[in-house]
Amino acid sequence: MRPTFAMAVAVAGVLATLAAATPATATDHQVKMLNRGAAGMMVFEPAYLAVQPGDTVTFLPTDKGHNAEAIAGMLPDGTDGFKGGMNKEITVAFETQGIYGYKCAPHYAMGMVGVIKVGDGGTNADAAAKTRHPGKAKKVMAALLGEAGNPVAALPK
Ligand SMILES: [Cu+2]
Repeated sequence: MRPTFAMAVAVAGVLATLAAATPATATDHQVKMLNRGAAGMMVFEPAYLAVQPGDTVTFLPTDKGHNAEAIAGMLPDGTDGFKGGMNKEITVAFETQGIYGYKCAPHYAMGMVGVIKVGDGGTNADAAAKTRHPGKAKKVMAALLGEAGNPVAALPK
């Protein structure tokens, strides 16, 4: 018996249902730590990421002399920060929705910071936007929070 059009439609419907029922697999995103990137000297690349809960981000010591660590005040309530060692690759799992800010400790004031938005951004955007930063990090962080859809009220002059 030749398959009928109705059968083909029924099979397609079952496949679509299976696809919808299967949880999305976690994705690992990669961020390079660079002496020079598209945005200038001492940067994370990409410095802004939007990920889904359950995804991981791996920070790669592509160039030497950098680390990746969470910025106090830029974490959703109830989450632990993370702190990678100098010249060390670190993979961080992001389970809780929210805005996460991070820095390279030696180059914080040079603007080596990044933002990861998990899910819909959660409820800590205001707290994250009020966090103070040294030097060039003020301006870079304001731009990254803008990319996350949470522009700070006034860009630092
Ligand atoms: Cu650095």
